[in-house]
Amino acid sequence: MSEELVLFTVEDGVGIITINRPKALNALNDQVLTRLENLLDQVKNDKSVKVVILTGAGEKAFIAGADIALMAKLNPLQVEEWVGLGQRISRKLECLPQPVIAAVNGFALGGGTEFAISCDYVLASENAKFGQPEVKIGVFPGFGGSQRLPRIVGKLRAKELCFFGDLISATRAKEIGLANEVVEPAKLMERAKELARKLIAETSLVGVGLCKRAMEFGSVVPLEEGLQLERALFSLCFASEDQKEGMAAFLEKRKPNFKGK
Ligand code: CO8
Repeated sequence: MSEELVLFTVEDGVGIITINRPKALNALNDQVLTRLENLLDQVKNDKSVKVVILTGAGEKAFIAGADIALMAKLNPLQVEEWVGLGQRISRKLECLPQPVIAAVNGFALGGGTEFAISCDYVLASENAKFGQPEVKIGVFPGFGGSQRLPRIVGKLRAKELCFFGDLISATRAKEIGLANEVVEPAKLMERAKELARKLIAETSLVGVGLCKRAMEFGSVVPLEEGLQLERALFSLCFASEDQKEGMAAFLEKRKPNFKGK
Protein backbone atom coordinates (compact mmCIF):
# COMPACT_ATOMS: atom_id res chain seq x y z
CA MET A 1 0.00 0.00 0.00
CA SER A 2 2.68 2.53 1.01
CA GLU A 3 4.57 1.44 -2.12
CA GLU A 4 1.72 2.83 -4.21
CA LEU A 5 1.74 6.13 -2.36
CA VAL A 6 5.14 6.95 -3.82
CA LEU A 7 5.83 5.51 -7.26
CA PHE A 8 9.30 4.89 -8.59
CA THR A 9 10.36 4.09 -12.14
CA VAL A 10 13.71 4.17 -13.90
CA GLU A 11 13.91 5.06 -17.62
CA ASP A 12 17.33 5.23 -19.28
CA GLY A 13 19.13 6.18 -16.08
CA VAL A 14 16.45 8.68 -14.97
CA GLY A 15 14.71 7.75 -11.73
CA ILE A 16 11.24 9.27 -11.45
CA ILE A 17 9.75 9.57 -7.96
CA THR A 18 6.04 10.44 -7.98
CA ILE A 19 4.11 11.29 -4.82
CA ASN A 20 0.86 9.51 -5.52
CA ARG A 21 -2.05 10.76 -3.37
CA PRO A 22 -3.73 12.97 -5.96
CA LYS A 23 -7.13 12.98 -4.18
CA ALA A 24 -5.44 14.66 -1.18
CA LEU A 25 -3.31 16.83 -3.49
CA ASN A 26 -0.31 14.63 -2.64
CA ALA A 27 -0.32 15.76 1.00
CA LEU A 28 2.44 14.11 3.01
CA ASN A 29 1.25 11.56 5.55
CA ASP A 30 3.51 9.28 7.61
CA GLN A 31 3.36 6.46 5.06
CA VAL A 32 4.35 8.76 2.19
CA LEU A 33 7.22 10.24 4.19
CA THR A 34 8.53 6.86 5.35
CA ARG A 35 8.37 5.39 1.85
CA LEU A 36 10.03 8.51 0.40
CA GLU A 37 12.87 8.33 2.90
CA ASN A 38 13.42 4.60 2.19
CA LEU A 39 13.34 5.26 -1.53
CA LEU A 40 15.97 8.00 -1.28
CA ASP A 41 18.23 5.62 0.70
CA GLN A 42 17.75 3.02 -2.04
CA VAL A 43 18.39 5.48 -4.89
CA LYS A 44 21.55 6.79 -3.20
CA ASN A 45 23.19 3.38 -3.67
CA ASP A 46 21.71 2.56 -7.06
CA LYS A 47 24.37 3.19 -9.69
CA SER A 48 21.84 2.67 -12.49
CA VAL A 49 20.05 5.89 -11.43
CA LYS A 50 22.02 8.83 -12.79
CA VAL A 51 19.53 11.67 -12.32
CA VAL A 52 16.34 11.87 -10.25
CA ILE A 53 13.07 13.69 -10.99
CA LEU A 54 10.65 14.38 -8.12
CA THR A 55 7.04 15.15 -9.05
CA GLY A 56 3.42 14.72 -7.96
CA ALA A 57 0.62 12.64 -9.46
CA GLY A 58 -2.32 14.34 -11.13
CA GLU A 59 -2.60 17.75 -12.73
CA LYS A 60 -3.31 19.81 -9.66
CA ALA A 61 -0.54 19.37 -7.15
CA PHE A 62 3.14 18.67 -6.67
CA ILE A 63 2.72 18.39 -2.88
CA ALA A 64 0.12 20.44 -0.95
CA GLY A 65 2.15 20.15 2.25
CA ALA A 66 2.01 17.96 5.31
CA ASP A 67 -1.31 16.18 5.88
CA ILE A 68 -3.22 18.63 8.06
CA ALA A 69 -5.90 16.10 9.11
CA LEU A 70 -3.19 13.85 10.53
CA MET A 71 -1.05 16.64 11.91
CA ALA A 72 -4.00 18.04 13.87
CA LYS A 73 -4.11 14.88 16.00
CA LEU A 74 -0.40 14.66 16.90
CA ASN A 75 1.07 15.32 20.34
CA PRO A 76 4.34 17.32 20.61
CA LEU A 77 6.51 14.18 20.77
CA GLN A 78 4.88 12.78 17.63
CA VAL A 79 5.25 16.16 15.91
CA GLU A 80 8.95 16.16 16.73
CA GLU A 81 9.29 12.74 15.10
CA TRP A 82 7.41 13.90 11.95
CA VAL A 83 9.40 17.10 11.70
CA GLY A 84 12.61 15.07 12.04
CA LEU A 85 11.48 12.77 9.25
CA GLY A 86 10.59 15.66 6.93
CA GLN A 87 13.85 17.45 7.70
CA ARG A 88 15.84 14.27 7.04
CA ILE A 89 14.13 13.89 3.65
CA SER A 90 14.98 17.51 2.70
CA ARG A 91 18.60 16.91 3.64
CA LYS A 92 18.68 13.56 1.82
CA LEU A 93 17.48 15.30 -1.35
CA GLU A 94 20.31 17.80 -0.93
CA CYS A 95 22.90 15.14 -0.16
CA LEU A 96 21.92 12.56 -2.77
CA PRO A 97 24.94 12.06 -5.04
CA GLN A 98 22.66 12.28 -8.10
CA PRO A 99 21.25 15.63 -9.24
CA VAL A 100 17.55 15.99 -8.43
CA ILE A 101 15.09 17.95 -10.58
CA ALA A 102 11.79 19.01 -8.97
CA ALA A 103 9.07 18.97 -11.65
CA VAL A 104 6.50 21.17 -9.92
CA ASN A 105 3.16 20.39 -11.55
CA GLY A 106 0.75 22.46 -9.42
CA PHE A 107 0.46 23.38 -5.73
CA ALA A 108 3.79 23.21 -3.90
CA LEU A 109 2.71 24.38 -0.47
CA GLY A 110 4.33 24.11 2.94
CA GLY A 111 6.36 20.89 2.85
CA GLY A 112 5.87 20.96 -0.95
CA THR A 113 7.87 24.16 -1.38
CA GLU A 114 10.32 22.90 1.26
CA PHE A 115 10.99 19.67 -0.66
CA ALA A 116 11.17 21.52 -4.01
CA ILE A 117 13.86 23.91 -2.76
CA SER A 118 15.87 20.97 -1.41
CA CYS A 119 16.21 19.72 -4.99
CA ASP A 120 18.96 20.93 -7.30
CA TYR A 121 16.81 22.38 -10.09
CA VAL A 122 13.24 23.63 -9.75
CA LEU A 123 11.30 23.31 -12.98
CA ALA A 124 7.85 24.81 -12.57
CA SER A 125 4.79 24.38 -14.71
CA GLU A 126 2.97 27.65 -15.55
CA ASN A 127 0.13 26.56 -13.24
CA ALA A 128 2.41 25.89 -10.26
CA LYS A 129 1.78 27.79 -7.06
CA PHE A 130 4.37 28.01 -4.34
CA GLY A 131 3.85 29.09 -0.76
CA GLN A 132 4.43 28.67 2.95
CA PRO A 133 0.89 29.06 4.27
CA GLU A 134 1.59 27.41 7.66
CA VAL A 135 0.87 30.56 9.70
CA LYS A 136 -2.70 30.30 8.44
CA ILE A 137 -3.08 27.04 10.39
CA GLY A 138 -1.23 28.23 13.48
CA VAL A 139 2.28 26.94 12.83
CA PHE A 140 5.26 27.85 10.64
CA PRO A 141 7.48 25.95 8.14
CA GLY A 142 8.91 22.84 9.77
CA PHE A 143 10.57 20.82 7.03
CA GLY A 144 13.54 23.21 6.78
CA GLY A 145 11.76 26.20 5.20
CA SER A 146 12.56 28.68 7.95
CA GLN A 147 16.26 27.89 7.44
CA ARG A 148 16.56 27.29 3.68
CA LEU A 149 14.22 29.95 2.31
CA PRO A 150 16.22 32.92 3.73
CA ARG A 151 19.39 31.37 2.27
CA ILE A 152 17.76 30.98 -1.16
CA VAL A 153 15.58 34.08 -1.62
CA GLY A 154 17.00 36.36 1.10
CA LYS A 155 15.67 37.08 4.58
CA LEU A 156 13.12 39.75 3.67
CA ARG A 157 11.46 37.74 0.88
CA ALA A 158 11.51 34.61 3.04
CA LYS A 159 9.77 36.53 5.81
CA GLU A 160 7.22 37.90 3.34
CA LEU A 161 6.40 34.36 2.18
CA CYS A 162 6.31 32.84 5.67
CA PHE A 163 4.61 35.70 7.56
CA PHE A 164 1.79 36.44 5.10
CA GLY A 165 1.43 32.87 3.86
CA ASP A 166 0.23 34.01 0.42
CA LEU A 167 0.71 31.77 -2.61
CA ILE A 168 2.90 32.99 -5.45
CA SER A 169 2.85 32.12 -9.15
CA ALA A 170 5.54 30.17 -10.98
CA THR A 171 6.66 33.38 -12.70
CA ARG A 172 7.05 35.17 -9.38
CA ALA A 173 8.88 32.14 -7.97
CA LYS A 174 11.35 32.37 -10.85
CA GLU A 175 11.75 36.13 -10.33
CA ILE A 176 12.81 35.66 -6.71
CA GLY A 177 15.07 32.67 -7.34
CA LEU A 178 12.72 29.99 -6.03
CA ALA A 179 12.44 28.31 -9.44
CA ASN A 180 14.91 27.96 -12.30
CA GLU A 181 12.52 27.72 -15.22
CA VAL A 182 8.81 27.88 -16.08
CA VAL A 183 7.24 25.74 -18.82
CA GLU A 184 3.79 24.96 -20.20
CA PRO A 185 2.02 22.29 -18.11
CA ALA A 186 1.89 19.83 -21.03
CA LYS A 187 5.65 20.11 -21.53
CA LEU A 188 6.72 19.78 -17.90
CA MET A 189 7.72 16.12 -17.74
CA GLU A 190 9.27 16.11 -21.20
CA ARG A 191 11.39 19.15 -20.28
CA ALA A 192 12.39 17.52 -16.95
CA LYS A 193 13.48 14.39 -18.82
CA GLU A 194 15.29 16.50 -21.42
CA LEU A 195 17.28 18.21 -18.64
CA ALA A 196 18.07 14.82 -17.12
CA ARG A 197 19.18 13.43 -20.48
CA LYS A 198 21.35 16.51 -21.07
CA LEU A 199 23.11 15.95 -17.74
CA ILE A 200 23.66 12.28 -18.56
CA ALA A 201 24.84 12.87 -22.13
CA GLU A 202 26.90 16.03 -21.83
CA THR A 203 28.38 16.19 -18.35
CA SER A 204 30.60 14.18 -16.08
CA LEU A 205 28.21 13.07 -13.34
CA VAL A 206 31.27 12.54 -11.15
CA GLY A 207 32.01 16.26 -11.50
CA VAL A 208 28.36 17.20 -10.98
CA GLY A 209 28.05 14.97 -7.88
CA LEU A 210 31.25 16.29 -6.29
CA CYS A 211 30.25 19.88 -7.11
CA LYS A 212 26.87 19.25 -5.44
CA ARG A 213 28.66 17.88 -2.37
CA ALA A 214 31.04 20.87 -2.25
CA MET A 215 28.09 23.29 -2.44
CA GLU A 216 25.78 21.50 0.00
CA PHE A 217 28.42 20.93 2.68
CA GLY A 218 30.44 24.06 1.89
CA SER A 219 27.45 26.38 2.28
CA VAL A 220 27.07 25.52 5.97
CA VAL A 221 30.68 25.99 7.08
CA PRO A 222 32.98 29.04 7.21
CA LEU A 223 34.50 30.05 3.84
CA GLU A 224 37.98 28.78 4.73
CA GLU A 225 36.60 25.28 5.48
CA GLY A 226 34.48 25.40 2.34
CA LEU A 227 37.54 26.19 0.27
CA GLN A 228 39.43 23.28 1.86
CA LEU A 229 36.50 21.02 0.96
CA GLU A 230 36.51 22.32 -2.60
CA ARG A 231 40.24 21.68 -2.86
CA ALA A 232 39.85 18.07 -1.64
CA LEU A 233 36.83 17.30 -3.83
CA PHE A 234 38.32 19.00 -6.90
CA SER A 235 41.43 16.83 -6.47
CA LEU A 236 39.22 13.75 -6.13
CA CYS A 237 37.93 14.36 -9.69
CA PHE A 238 41.40 13.28 -10.80
CA ALA A 239 40.69 9.76 -9.50
CA SER A 240 37.90 9.44 -12.08
CA GLU A 241 37.90 8.15 -15.63
CA ASP A 242 35.64 11.09 -16.52
CA GLN A 243 38.36 13.64 -15.74
CA LYS A 244 40.82 11.81 -17.98
CA GLU A 245 38.27 11.39 -20.74
CA GLY A 246 37.03 15.01 -20.51
CA MET A 247 40.46 16.55 -20.75
CA ALA A 248 41.69 14.09 -23.40
CA ALA A 249 38.59 14.77 -25.51
CA PHE A 250 39.17 18.52 -25.29
CA LEU A 251 42.79 18.15 -26.35
CA GLU A 252 41.87 15.76 -29.17
CA LYS A 253 39.08 18.13 -30.31
CA ARG A 254 36.32 15.54 -29.97
CA LYS A 255 33.20 15.05 -27.84
CA PRO A 256 33.85 13.34 -24.51
CA ASN A 257 32.26 9.99 -23.76
CA PHE A 258 31.59 10.20 -20.03
CA LYS A 259 30.84 7.06 -18.03
CA GLY A 260 30.09 8.65 -14.66
CA LYS A 261 33.00 6.91 -12.98
N1 CO8 B 1 -3.45 18.05 4.14
C1 CO8 B 1 -4.50 17.21 4.05
N2 CO8 B 1 -5.38 17.25 3.05
C2 CO8 B 1 -5.20 18.16 2.08
C3 CO8 B 1 -4.12 19.07 2.12
C4 CO8 B 1 -3.20 18.99 3.20
N3 CO8 B 1 -2.13 19.76 3.30
N4 CO8 B 1 -4.23 19.88 1.03
C5 CO8 B 1 -5.32 19.47 0.36
N5 CO8 B 1 -5.93 18.45 0.98
C6 CO8 B 1 -7.13 17.72 0.59
C7 CO8 B 1 -8.39 18.51 0.93
O1 CO8 B 1 -8.74 18.34 2.29
C8 CO8 B 1 -9.40 17.91 -0.03
O2 CO8 B 1 -9.81 16.67 0.49
P1 CO8 B 1 -11.39 16.26 0.39
O3 CO8 B 1 -11.70 16.18 -1.08
O4 CO8 B 1 -11.42 14.91 1.07
O5 CO8 B 1 -12.16 17.32 1.09
C9 CO8 B 1 -8.55 17.61 -1.27
O6 CO8 B 1 -7.18 17.58 -0.83
C10 CO8 B 1 -8.68 18.67 -2.34
O7 CO8 B 1 -8.37 19.93 -1.75
P2 CO8 B 1 -9.35 21.20 -1.82
O8 CO8 B 1 -10.76 20.76 -1.96
O9 CO8 B 1 -9.02 22.08 -0.66
O10 CO8 B 1 -8.86 21.85 -3.19
P3 CO8 B 1 -8.90 23.39 -3.58
O11 CO8 B 1 -8.53 23.46 -5.02
O12 CO8 B 1 -10.16 24.05 -3.15
O13 CO8 B 1 -7.71 24.07 -2.72
C11 CO8 B 1 -5.48 24.20 -1.80
C12 CO8 B 1 -6.38 23.67 -2.93
C13 CO8 B 1 -5.40 25.74 -1.88
C14 CO8 B 1 -4.10 23.61 -2.01
C15 CO8 B 1 -6.06 23.79 -0.43
O14 CO8 B 1 -6.31 22.39 -0.46
C16 CO8 B 1 -5.15 24.07 0.72
O15 CO8 B 1 -5.07 25.22 1.17
N6 CO8 B 1 -4.46 23.04 1.26
C17 CO8 B 1 -3.62 23.14 2.42
C18 CO8 B 1 -2.30 23.75 2.07
C19 CO8 B 1 -1.44 23.96 3.30
O16 CO8 B 1 -1.78 24.66 4.22
N7 CO8 B 1 -0.26 23.32 3.31
C20 CO8 B 1 0.71 23.44 4.38
C21 CO8 B 1 0.54 22.32 5.36
S1 CO8 B 1 1.61 22.50 6.77
C22 CO8 B 1 3.12 21.98 6.22
O17 CO8 B 1 3.30 21.51 5.16
C23 CO8 B 1 4.25 22.18 7.21
C24 CO8 B 1 5.37 21.13 7.06
C25 CO8 B 1 5.94 20.82 8.42
C26 CO8 B 1 4.93 20.02 9.18
C27 CO8 B 1 5.46 19.22 10.30
C28 CO8 B 1 4.60 17.95 10.52
C29 CO8 B 1 4.28 17.68 11.91
